Amino acid sequence: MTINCMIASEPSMPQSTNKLKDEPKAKSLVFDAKLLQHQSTIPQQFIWPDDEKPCANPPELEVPFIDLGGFLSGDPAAARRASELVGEACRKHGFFLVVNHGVDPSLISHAHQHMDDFFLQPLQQKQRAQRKIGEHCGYASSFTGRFSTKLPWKETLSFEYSPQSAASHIVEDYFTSTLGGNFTHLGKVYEAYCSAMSRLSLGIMELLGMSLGVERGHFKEFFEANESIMRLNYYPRCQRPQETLGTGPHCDPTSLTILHQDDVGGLQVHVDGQWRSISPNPDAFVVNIGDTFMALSNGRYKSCLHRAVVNSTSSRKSLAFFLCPNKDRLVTPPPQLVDSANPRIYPDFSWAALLEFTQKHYRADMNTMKSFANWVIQQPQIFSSSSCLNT
Ligand SMILES: O=C(O)CCC(=O)C(=O)O
Repeated sequence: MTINCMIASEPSMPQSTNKLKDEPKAKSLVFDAKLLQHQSTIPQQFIWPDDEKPCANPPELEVPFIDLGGFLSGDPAAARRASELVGEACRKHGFFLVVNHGVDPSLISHAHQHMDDFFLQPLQQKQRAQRKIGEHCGYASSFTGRFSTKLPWKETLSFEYSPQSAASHIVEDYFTSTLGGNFTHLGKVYEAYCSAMSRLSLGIMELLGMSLGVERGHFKEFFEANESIMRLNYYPRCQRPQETLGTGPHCDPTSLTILHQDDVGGLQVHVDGQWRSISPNPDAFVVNIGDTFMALSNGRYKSCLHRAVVNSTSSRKSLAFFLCPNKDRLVTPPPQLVDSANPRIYPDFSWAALLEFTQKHYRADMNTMKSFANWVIQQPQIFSSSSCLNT
């Protein structure tokens, strides 16, 4: 039996499982990259269990580059070919690389360079943008305030982006209001970068629609008023890289991620039971399916399990754009993807609810969507009876 249910955007706290409770906080621990990058021992909280530690020299994942040039210039045969390749990759592992994507290379290199303006500041300066517990935007130096084990060896700055006209300077305003007028130029660069990412992701949504056999415009329209998240990832050097992870294994709870990594390397994806590395390529964006799109595709496309490793010689940077639905939209697969042979896998939900779940009640991992779905169906008070259908 599958259930088609809608949940309210403000779910109550999950109660039943330990997995859903935050761990005690490592209050006294401060992740100051300037100091920690030189230390020959690292705090216990950053040491991962043996079975999750990074493996030495994982094999490279050979995946074809998907050329978007023809599709973006309106060639129907090129669009069909690109959509077939995208569909194949999403059924297999939920991960692909795109080239000739139309994004200005100088915008990408500025976006990388300007990360130093923020991350190379003293800790106290960065803390002006401190991310609060339960919120998804701001500066996080590891997750020392929220968790006490398996901490990631990284710093991040996250902020919201939406292409809607009312929010047209959302990124620039964020930088200026949080960090002051000296950071307005950074805000402009990341506003332009997010706008390019939003456009590119809507193009990829057309390919995903075609590949799934629904109207080409279906998912593009769904994400047109997206309320997305941009994250700047900064991985300091680490003298014990074999004991920790820059980003632990997880599937993104969001819909589609477009990542650009610098030339250091460190991204790994889990394919056929094995961690595989993804070599950096300055001309390519790494694209992966997230949990929300997996639900929109009624489970046909895989949310990609991935992680990032660190190293002792170079710091590493990556730019991650997480495409998210508008918070008011109901996440439900199109009718063409549901039938008796393919019954509903996940309940309907709002992105606002899943976002809150991952920020307040659950540490995103490879089981986020399953845990969220179980939690949703255990909460009778948040079902709307008119939208509950058994199929
Ligand atoms: O930096 C990377 O390569 C991966 C980043 C990532 O997985 C994330 O930000 O969620």
